[in-house]
Amino acid sequence: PQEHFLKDYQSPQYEIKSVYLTFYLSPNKTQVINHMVVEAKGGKAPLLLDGDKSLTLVSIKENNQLLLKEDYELNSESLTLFPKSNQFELEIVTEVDPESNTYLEGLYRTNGNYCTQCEAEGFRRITYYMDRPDVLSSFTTKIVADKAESKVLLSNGNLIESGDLPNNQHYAVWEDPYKKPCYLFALVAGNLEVVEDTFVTQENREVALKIYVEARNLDKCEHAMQSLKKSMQWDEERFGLAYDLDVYMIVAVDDFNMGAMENKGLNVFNSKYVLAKPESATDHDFEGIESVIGHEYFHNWTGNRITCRDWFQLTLKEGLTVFRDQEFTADMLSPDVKRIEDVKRLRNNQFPEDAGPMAHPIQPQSYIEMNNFYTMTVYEKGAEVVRLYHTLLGEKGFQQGMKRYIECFDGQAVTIQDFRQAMAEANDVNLNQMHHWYIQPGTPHLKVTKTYNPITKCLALKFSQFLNGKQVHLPLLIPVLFGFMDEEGTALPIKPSISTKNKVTQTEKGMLLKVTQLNDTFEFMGLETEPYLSLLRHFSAPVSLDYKATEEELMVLASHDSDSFVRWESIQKLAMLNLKENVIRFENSEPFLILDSYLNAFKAVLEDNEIDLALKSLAMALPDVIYFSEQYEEVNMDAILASHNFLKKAIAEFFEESLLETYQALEASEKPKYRYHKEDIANRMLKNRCLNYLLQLPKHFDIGVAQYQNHHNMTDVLAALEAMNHLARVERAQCLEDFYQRWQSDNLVIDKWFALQASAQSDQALEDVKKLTKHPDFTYHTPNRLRSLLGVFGRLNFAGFHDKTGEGYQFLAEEVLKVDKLNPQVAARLASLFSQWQRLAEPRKTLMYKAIEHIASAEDLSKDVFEIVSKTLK
Ligand code: HT7
Ligand code: ZN
Repeated sequence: PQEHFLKDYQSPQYEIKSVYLTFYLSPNKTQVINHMVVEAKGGKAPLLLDGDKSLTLVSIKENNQLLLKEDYELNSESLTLFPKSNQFELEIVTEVDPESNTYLEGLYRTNGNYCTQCEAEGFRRITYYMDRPDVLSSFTTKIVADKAESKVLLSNGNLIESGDLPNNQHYAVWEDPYKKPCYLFALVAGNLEVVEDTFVTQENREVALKIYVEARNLDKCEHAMQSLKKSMQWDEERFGLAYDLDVYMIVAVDDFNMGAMENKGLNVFNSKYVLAKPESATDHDFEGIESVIGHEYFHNWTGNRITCRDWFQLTLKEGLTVFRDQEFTADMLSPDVKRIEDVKRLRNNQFPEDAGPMAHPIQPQSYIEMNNFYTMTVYEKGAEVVRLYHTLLGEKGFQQGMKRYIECFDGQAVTIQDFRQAMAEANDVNLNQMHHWYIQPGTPHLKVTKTYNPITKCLALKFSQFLNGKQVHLPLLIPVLFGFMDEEGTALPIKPSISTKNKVTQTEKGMLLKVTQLNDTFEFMGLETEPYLSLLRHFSAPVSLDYKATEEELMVLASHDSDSFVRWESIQKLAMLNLKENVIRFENSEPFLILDSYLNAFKAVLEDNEIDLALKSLAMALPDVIYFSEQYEEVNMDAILASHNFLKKAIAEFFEESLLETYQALEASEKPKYRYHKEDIANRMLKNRCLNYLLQLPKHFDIGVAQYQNHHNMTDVLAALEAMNHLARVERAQCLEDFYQRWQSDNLVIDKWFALQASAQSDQALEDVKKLTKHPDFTYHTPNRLRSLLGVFGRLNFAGFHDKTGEGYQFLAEEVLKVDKLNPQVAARLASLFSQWQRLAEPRKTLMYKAIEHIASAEDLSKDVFEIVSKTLK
């Protein structure tokens, strides 16, 4: 397959002034008439239009003249024309087969409804076109369909005409007043019902808000609608950005490759990110909906009005929009809790990616299949890099930069340099060094050495930057929010020396030092005692901090730091010390132990009555197994799991009484009626953390069963099932069966049922998961179902997937090959679950390698899976 390189970028030689699309919808043979007005930008050049092999070309007319076969060149990826004039009209007629389109890219059918997905390169599965983001055009779309089959006909922009046609057909014409790249095109048609509301913008314009769903889901749209209204309000208040069309439509579909898609005026969503009611969705689901609705809405400015010049700039819209959705959620719920959750997400998902064979800079330099680069790196690390601008410039400076970005580039397809330029110019600063964050892969390690001189009362902090064990090639600008503390936990004054003064500033988030060199030293004076260091407050940069704090230092920080992130981080570090100690003990066949430092820190948190309950719950959690294994160059899975399981159980035994008391108090205080509200969420979070520990002790199993039976909100019901999940007890099986019977008709809940079993860490896990692939409710056609069974098994079932025989790997490899035939995009995601093979200790390393080789040697591999496995094997 062909590899595409950023360095080869060339601007388009043709402009598509306007495009009028007519769709005659039919399940197996939809006709698409694509009428374009085209203009050459320079001299005469062949016009290359992208088109997928799934298209059937019917006819081409240039200025109304039918072209003959010898007038053009057609292959499986493109159509080349040789225009006779500089400005001309083209009419291309193609046929597509939505019903057989299992890739879920282009035009496809889901539960009998038509829908499209064009990002990144799906428009070429609809018609021949310049399928690249820097070709912006005015779109008009006419949809013709059977009235009974497709009551609703939707596309981007405003409805300008509709009516009946002979033979029980009808039509609608939509016009989008904003020029856009074709990846933002959307069409939806089918028998959908609508939930409606309105929003009045700051300019006093009324916008109609419409959420389209299947009739059976009408009762699950309220939260999504509220989330949309909150997003619109928030973007006006915080960013000064208002919506620009008269209607904003959201459609929920069950078969969708990702979370949602920001098509102009017509977002298409995975139903997981729209549908919720307390009985069937958890707090986590509610939060996910709020943030994804926000994310897609925020794209209207950061992505749609200003789009990307090419796909190498993807982080320009995604990093920025994730940053915006993170800030939105932080403002809606709790900023401190949100920050910790985002850091956990980054460390569990992005750090491993950055340390593995698919590592790439947030601006990748090349790709074979663009869909493979919608990654945690481009999205989440990209958002962290945008956050760096925010930390450096402050809220006001950042907003000035945003204003300038929008003023300068509205209506254009631009680059990450353009964004940086706007930020720099608006604040009159030089931000050129920020570019180094965009072009270097890997998680930077920031090593800190402290030297304190008790005579001069001076402290020197030396920061050194490393990547993959070597010095960073191009020095990064790393903002470090920090503070000093004495042994009692009292903050100490920060007095930079003269040479350090200009590198340290007081910001709205606290004291900030800017590391700009590969080795950068900072000096502070007037410190009567050697201070404890509170570093990287608020997780001010996406780095791995290499500072060897003592246990005493961590204990003081854990209970006294003014920054919630550092408090949480310090207790996590104490837990990590304990977990690692037991790995050594496992390897030396010595008994495990629980360290006093962790025990005391845990006790202090558990007994703290001042702390926010959600923060308390986060502090009480052990570091996740993925992050724990990230600490090792060679991963001994048995040792890691044994150490993790031991500590979890030891905590439960040690604090049994207190956990029980806390659980009971929270259970008693829980409001009978579910509210999606910060305090209630925190209450449930802590209660269920206690429950999870308690069920480590089999004698408390009945508390889990009781919670399952007595509660009617999904947060508590699912938490009970999760807490029971590790023990193969008959009560667990009964509850699971009851759950299935109750929710059989709700796909999103049945996804949870599959995921629960896929994540159960037992000797039976692999057999159970194999059996579940034969379950009548399992289907290879729905990405959510594949993710909940196969994805969860590969990502979270450490015992089953990493089974010592290698059978877990073989099983997943076979499944990847099956899925690849139907949906390469999802297959490639599943294939990336093998990415850590090089770090596994034998025999797993060889066994996993063999499984990847097995995939790689298959015939007719998609380019999606080919790219992942070939890079993984390198
Ligand atoms: N911009 C979208 C990215 C996307 C996508 C969405 C659905 C299906 C396939 C897709 N490929 C790429 C989603 C977002 O970031 O908002
Ligand atoms: Zn996005």
